[in-house]
Amino acid sequence: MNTIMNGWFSEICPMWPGMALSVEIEELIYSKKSKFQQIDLYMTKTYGKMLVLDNIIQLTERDEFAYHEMMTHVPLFAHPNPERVLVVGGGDGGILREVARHDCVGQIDWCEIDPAVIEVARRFLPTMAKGFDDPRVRLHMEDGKKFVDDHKQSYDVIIVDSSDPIGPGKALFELPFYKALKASLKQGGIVATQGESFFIHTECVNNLTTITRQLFPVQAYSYMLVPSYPGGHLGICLASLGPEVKKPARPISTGMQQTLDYYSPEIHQASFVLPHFMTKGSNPDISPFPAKGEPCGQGSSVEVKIVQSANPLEIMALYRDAGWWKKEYDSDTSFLDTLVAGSTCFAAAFDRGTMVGMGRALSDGVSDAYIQDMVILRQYRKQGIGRRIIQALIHCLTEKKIDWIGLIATPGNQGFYAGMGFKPMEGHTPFVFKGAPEQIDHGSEE
Ligand code: SPD
Repeated sequence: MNTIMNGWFSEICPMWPGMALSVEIEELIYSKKSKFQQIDLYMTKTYGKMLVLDNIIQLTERDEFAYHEMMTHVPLFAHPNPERVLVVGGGDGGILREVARHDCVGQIDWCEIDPAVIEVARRFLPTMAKGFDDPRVRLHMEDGKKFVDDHKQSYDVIIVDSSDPIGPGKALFELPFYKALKASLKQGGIVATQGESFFIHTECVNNLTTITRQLFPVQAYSYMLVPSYPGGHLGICLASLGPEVKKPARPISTGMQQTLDYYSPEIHQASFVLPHFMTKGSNPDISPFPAKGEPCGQGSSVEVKIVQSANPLEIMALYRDAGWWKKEYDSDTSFLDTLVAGSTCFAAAFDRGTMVGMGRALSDGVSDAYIQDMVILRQYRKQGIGRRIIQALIHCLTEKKIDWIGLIATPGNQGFYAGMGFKPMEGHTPFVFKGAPEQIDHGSEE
């Protein structure tokens, strides 16, 4: 989730609890909720344009080359003759741009589920979208897992340019997907997937490594430096059905080398050299930190509780996620400081200490109460968290002997509330004030 305060975007996420990267922004260039995610494009003060999906930074113009060059050229140069390549995800086009630099590649299948991301790159990120019209590219707009399942023994190299394993992206970090990737490779094929941070996502990295070692004869972990990703770096999980991946199998031409800014044969090899803490355990390629909790993505145990105070920045992030944030709030955010104290009961859901959902009840403290401002971060919906927030609020109110509890069910949520014991109020209609009428009608008053 993100917060924007005093012109700074802060990337707050349970996947990196207790820390947040902040980037100073100049303006929001584009914002849209697609069928799959919230897409925002900002102009930043010092990192050029910044693409944010579901409030997580995906790229900035200033440093994207590091990620895209390494994710692409490490597996492609490790393969002696990559002819057919599959890119899963990467709607912004960065990986495609890099794959297209390889003349030996004759066909590039590109499977991206969200056309809206492609559209943003085409309209606003011309340096990313360079490969879109390459005649070797075939675009398939569908679910990556399904596409891979349907294409057996088809590719020399598969690159999975995914977002983080939170919400729907989680499946791309799990065993069934890796089995499908393996089955989709041709003999001697190589797969490279977004491998998160070895400092921050140790369990996730351990899990990816365990999966790939179990399935593939060759497995290794590499990383690159990217200032705008949490921890300033990101890993690549590599697995191969034959070729060694730690060294380039082909030379790079002088012409191509001149077009690149991060990748070189030297850094290809160097990127597999990991800090000592990563190699002193039993697994020579990965961290010895003991795996704990969920291997990738959100924790299985989101905690819901009644709170007496909450971080205003986190409430702001929830409001933004719900689409309730108004531009005029930017200049005065002080109402956030008193939101919890001003509620009779305030319930919050936390994943590893980060607030991922909330709901509150307002009451006169004696007779009745109204539940409002229910919001769950998009990635955490459909997990029963809303139900638990409502239950916590009902419990809190009944403890205070308030047993008339009302709420307004937004469209599509009637069934949800009906299942929790709420019933439509026969003969009552919710009203909202739309401005004083010119002539006052003194009809019947309550
Ligand atoms: N924590 C962010 C990781 C983002 C990885 N994917 C980036 C997509 C850029 N094409």
